[in-house]
Amino acid sequence: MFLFKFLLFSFFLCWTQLVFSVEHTVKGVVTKWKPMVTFAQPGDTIRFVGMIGHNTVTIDGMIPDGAKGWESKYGDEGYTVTVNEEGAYIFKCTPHITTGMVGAIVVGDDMPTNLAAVDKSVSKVTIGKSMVKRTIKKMKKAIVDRTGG
Ligand SMILES: [Cu+2]
Repeated sequence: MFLFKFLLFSFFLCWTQLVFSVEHTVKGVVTKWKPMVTFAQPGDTIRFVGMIGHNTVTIDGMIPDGAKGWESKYGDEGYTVTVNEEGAYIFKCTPHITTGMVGAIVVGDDMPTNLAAVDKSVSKVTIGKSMVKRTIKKMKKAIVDRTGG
């Protein structure tokens, strides 16, 4: 009986994960990501489309603690990542970072706990620093707008 309950419970957990995880689409449009900021929940997936001539790569130090970064190949249409850790993820397209192809994914409802780490890592960005700063600024604004201050 215990085993049965355990299996049933496990099944229910898997089922809720499947039912409630959401897929978000981030599209490469000319040399920008649209939307620039995406809000998601742990377990959601992010699907990258419009990838001709683009790649998607997380920026060093700009993902939550315990999260795995990603790096797609160029033109990898439909490249998908699952975001399991709460916090902010900043990603770029390598050749278009200087024209502003930098995006953010905010996972969870709380203020990301890695914002200080993200800010600190800006100093390590050698190419396209102003564009990375701009995206972080817009992300913070979007977070404030979402929570109503
Ligand atoms: Cu690009």
